[in-house]
Amino acid sequence: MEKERTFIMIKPDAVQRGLIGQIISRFEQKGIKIIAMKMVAVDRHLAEQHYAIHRGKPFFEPTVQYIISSPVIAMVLEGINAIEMVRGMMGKTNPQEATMGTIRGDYGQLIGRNIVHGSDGKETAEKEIKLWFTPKEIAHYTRIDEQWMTE
Ligand code: IDP
Ligand code: MG
Repeated sequence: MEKERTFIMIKPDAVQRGLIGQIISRFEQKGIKIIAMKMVAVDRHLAEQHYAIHRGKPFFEPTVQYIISSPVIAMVLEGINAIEMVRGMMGKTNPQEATMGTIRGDYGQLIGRNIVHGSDGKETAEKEIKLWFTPKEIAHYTRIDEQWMTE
């Protein structure tokens, strides 16, 4: 399996509910490396670009409203098979269907307030990282535990 980069957003409801630390901790404890992170007061243009694939769907406008309603935490995470692994850690889109032990399963109740976003594939990840971060905002470093995270 390959080392991958993925884009994660801690959504407004999770920021407002004081869950930033707990969510970041899960990724840290899994051994996934944080290579970029910032708080963003998202504007409509960015929200619409981010959810462009859903334009025309009934939940597009409510989702844009949700994402611009309060700041988010944007992150780039790096790790082996990170895209699929993080999606697994997040759980299903609807928190009512997400398995307990996943982020959405443990913290969410509503599909329209589902705590986190994570890229759903390689192309999406690349696009989203470019949309949210400049190359200068992405850190290059080795975590001291990396030698214990290889085989
Ligand atoms: P994902 O976030 O698990 O990839 P998508 O289907 O890509 O799910 O939908 C993007 C986001 O749009 C969801 O995370 C959620 O915030 C919102 N959304 C999707 N479907 C619905 C819905 O049926 N009602 C309300 N919001 C929805
Ligand atoms: Mg999606």
